[in-house]
Amino acid sequence: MEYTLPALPYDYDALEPVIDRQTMEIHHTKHHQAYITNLNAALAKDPTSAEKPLEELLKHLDTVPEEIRTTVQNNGGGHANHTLFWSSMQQPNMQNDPTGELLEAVGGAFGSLDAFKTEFGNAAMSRFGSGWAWLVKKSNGSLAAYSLPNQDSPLMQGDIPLLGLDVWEHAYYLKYQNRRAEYVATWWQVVNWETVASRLHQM
Ligand code: MN3
Repeated sequence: MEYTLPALPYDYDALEPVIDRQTMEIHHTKHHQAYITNLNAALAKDPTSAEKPLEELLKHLDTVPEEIRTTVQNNGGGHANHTLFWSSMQQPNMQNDPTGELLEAVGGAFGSLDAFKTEFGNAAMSRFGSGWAWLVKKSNGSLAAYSLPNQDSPLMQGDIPLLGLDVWEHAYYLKYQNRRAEYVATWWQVVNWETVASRLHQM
């Protein structure tokens, strides 16, 4: 079964003015689609890998034949990361700050929600070149924030991704140009914390 581009849960202009329509459309239909096309082409060469869930492949890249491993890492990671990214956002300022269990976990790990945002933002800003900032759940249940290069997924480290911010230039350059810090700071307005919280109990 081939992977296909998942529909966005909102219109291309829904995140404006935080993320502009053109960026969203190109990012979804061109960039994300390209990861899927390349992933499908790689998996066509190895039926055993093709039968496994993508999450399993990313958690255990060493089981993927060497011939397609890097392609699966980059493009399988790209597909998984973007799928999570789209569903982590909603129209700006829905006033849904984290509550309950998620707020407690964030407070326990980082001290406060603001302290978490600072640490996550620092991870996003210190990523040289292309990559992502991540909020993850570690195998011991605690939360952590860090950045990874390229399309690497926290699944490759044995962690569960709760929230990810794409800091590749294609994610923000049309609107923010070189102002990554402004993109990172503004992006909080479109985070869908309800969806993030729903990921807390994933295994
Ligand atoms: Mn991207």
